[in-house]
Amino acid sequence: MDTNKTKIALITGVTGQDGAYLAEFLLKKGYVVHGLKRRSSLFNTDRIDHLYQDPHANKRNFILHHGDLTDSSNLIRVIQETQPDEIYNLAAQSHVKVSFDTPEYTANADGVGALRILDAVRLLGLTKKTKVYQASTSELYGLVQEVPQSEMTPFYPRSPYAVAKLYGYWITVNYREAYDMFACNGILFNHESPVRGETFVTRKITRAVAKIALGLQNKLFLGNLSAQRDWGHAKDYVEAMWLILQQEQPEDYVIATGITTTVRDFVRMAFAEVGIEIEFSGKDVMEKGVVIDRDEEILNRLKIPIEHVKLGQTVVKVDPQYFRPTEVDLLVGDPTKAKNKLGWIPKYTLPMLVKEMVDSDLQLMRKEEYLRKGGFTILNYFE
Ligand code: NDP
Ligand code: GDR
Repeated sequence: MDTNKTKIALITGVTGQDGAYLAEFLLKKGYVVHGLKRRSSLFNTDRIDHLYQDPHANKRNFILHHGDLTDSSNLIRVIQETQPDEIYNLAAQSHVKVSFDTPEYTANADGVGALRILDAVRLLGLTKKTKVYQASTSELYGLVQEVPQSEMTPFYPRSPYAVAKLYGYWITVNYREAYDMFACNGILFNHESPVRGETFVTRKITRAVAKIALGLQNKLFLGNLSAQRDWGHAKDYVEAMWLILQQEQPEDYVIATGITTTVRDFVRMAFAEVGIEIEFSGKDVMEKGVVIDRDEEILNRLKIPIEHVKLGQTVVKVDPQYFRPTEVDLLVGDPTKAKNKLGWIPKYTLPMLVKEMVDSDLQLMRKEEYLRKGGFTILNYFE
């Protein structure tokens, strides 16, 4: 094989958090990157707009295609047209709580969607050319069987999302064994970033912290504060996806930091970034987070008026609508295999991640504050 040939990648879910980081990463490595995006009634390319290239340009290395994981003929056509060396199947209905409301759709997109990709590669006779990465998840571990969780830990999924991803995991293993395909699962633990979807807990927290500090919001309502997650940075995790496909042998890998933290502690850390110290009291739905101290040096440095947050003010409350019918209480991954075989070492720590997310949301919310102060309001075309 000519190793100098420009590599071609196809990323499904390119408009999502990981898709955007991965596209940037692969473009820097010299790949031609094709991305599959869904048609939507509003623009949905915010996260990749900085990579956009004019379709009229002569030579492009970042090309978007409309598509959907529930549409086999579309997937077959896009794969045939692009002839990728590597497919990263990142597209999914990725919200665990939402999967309880849309279980059938989630099964179709997240479970059968993985099959559609693998089978398209097989039907097109590309099994020797095209490597496939499947976005598997720590949600597969679900109800705790052992900690830390490794490639050998039994699965016990606890949501329609996790059950759909279980199918995606095993169909990837099956196609690897049945058709000798280079198909791998990355079992990735939670990873976040400033462009994390706004309804996942970390981003919901950092956005609210920024809004509360700037006086644009009073309270943050959350669900289960005792859940423990192994949180890393998406930038580190997309590098692991790529490394998994560069190995001699196709294998599955756990990608995690090995450190777990409660949602409650993540909230404390995020408020501390803006100089607000909070203490939790009460239990279950009575639990609340109250301001007990303020660091004036930090507030001054960030130009946050001290009167925005009062001592004794309740800034966090529990709302049972965010509880899940079945919860995953504790996730902590064992990344030993990834470290030894892939040489993968994450560069970000949790404090670095929290700081980056809070800083970014402060900047975003200052824009909103500025517009509000300037008298600009959202235009209403419907009155
Ligand atoms: P996001 O929710 O940010 O992105 C999901 C992407 O999939 C979006 O581009 C979305 O499009 C697209 N998508 C959703 N449904 C379909 C469909 N039916 N057909 C085509 N595209 C679709 O997720 P992340 O980037 O965080 O995660 C990427 C993948 O990794 C997902 O499969 C997720 O389940 C998995 N994962 C994520 C982890 C994490 O902590 N982030 C951990 C482990 C696994 P649109 O923008 O239009 O909504
Ligand atoms: P998760 O992420 O379910 O782990 O799935 P999420 O951030 O949604 O929840 C993490 C934990 O926080 C608790 N929680 C809340 N969650 C949300 N979203 N909103 C709240 O208000 C809230 N309050 C408490 C949850 O109960 C949970 O325990 C993510 C997704 O990216 C999946 O696609 C991916 O597979 C897994 O991570 C690994």
